[in-house]
Amino acid sequence: VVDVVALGESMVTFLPSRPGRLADVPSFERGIGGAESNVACVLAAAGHSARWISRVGADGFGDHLLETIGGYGVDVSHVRRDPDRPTGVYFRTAGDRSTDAHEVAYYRSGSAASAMSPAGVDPDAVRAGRVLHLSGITPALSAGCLALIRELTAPRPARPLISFDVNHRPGLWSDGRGPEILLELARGADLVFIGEDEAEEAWGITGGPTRIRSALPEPEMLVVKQGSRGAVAFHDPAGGAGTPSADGRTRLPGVSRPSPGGGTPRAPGVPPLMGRAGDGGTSRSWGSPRSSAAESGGEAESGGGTPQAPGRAPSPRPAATEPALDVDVVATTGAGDAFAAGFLSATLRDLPLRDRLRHGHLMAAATLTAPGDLAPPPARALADRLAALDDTAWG
Ligand code: KDG
Repeated sequence: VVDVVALGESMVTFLPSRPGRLADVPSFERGIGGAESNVACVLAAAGHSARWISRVGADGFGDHLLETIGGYGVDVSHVRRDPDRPTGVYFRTAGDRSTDAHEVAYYRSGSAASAMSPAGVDPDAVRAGRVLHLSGITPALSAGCLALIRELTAPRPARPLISFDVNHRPGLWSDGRGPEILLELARGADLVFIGEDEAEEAWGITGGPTRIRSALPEPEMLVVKQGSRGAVAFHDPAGGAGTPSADGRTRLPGVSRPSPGGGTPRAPGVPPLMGRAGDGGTSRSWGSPRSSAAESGGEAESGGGTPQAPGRAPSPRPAATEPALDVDVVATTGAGDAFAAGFLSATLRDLPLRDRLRHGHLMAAATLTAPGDLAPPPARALADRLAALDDTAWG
């Protein structure tokens, strides 16, 4: 069993040789990009087994992606080559340090990866991981990609843990359906990552992480990233978007719940989203206040395709909040992926929730201080030592 399978488009990236408008940059350096393969690369570099599933052209850029991502130790044997469509590429500018406003020019329309569909991927290879990591970029690429992500996030027995990074890319949603589809898909995942800014941009939610959680109560774990300020995690052992059980409550398949009745038996290999080691089983660190309707297995707080206007239900309380590390940012691209990889790595190791957020911040910090999408993460022993610092020493 592979620890993590990540599925999505990767591209050859062209990084500018100097700051300035796209129109003025004279030359670019080749790198690689792709939210999901970034997660796989960081996880592999951190000592986990990872597989990346995608489609690339039968061209030199496809070779480069396979060689580079494979070079991180990621299993690329299930990536298909498409003789008729090219590998996607994109160019970006260095951006403005204070606002991170950079220009991005994608050349990915009609790419090999956009031809992914339910029929074009091997379901056993996709579901072979303890965790399946997906993002909101893939469903924007084509109708086939959307159908594939819908199928992979649909409830089914013994599915892997579905990790979903919302990754709202407005430029890719030409029909304006992004917000509605991203909400639908996030609701079907077990673990969701979202930026506070993305929630505002996509769904108009302002007012902070608890408002976002109120609008998105379904995932068992929701991690709201607040950029340089930090991240907030919400966990609800009674939540989860898995297969509905006989008593009408939705449960994460295969993950035991600390319910009075003893919970559902865990399927082998699926990592628990509630911590054991170091969490002490206290309801303080893993408290999961939700609406009484949700607690009793009744209707979810929001329905339809639009987030419910916050305010009807009691405010959810974060299970953990951790400040980010203070670093000199070189480029933010890839930092969200590194954060997800750090959080997943610590989840696979069943570390306490506080440490999962800290491992996310540590891996994000490595990427933030490098120009490309990827940077070597800190060695595990060092990351563990840093994540175990006192609250006063952290950050
Ligand atoms: O998270 C980084 C990605 O956004 C970048 O590598 C490019 O995957 C990419 C995308 O589609 O925007």
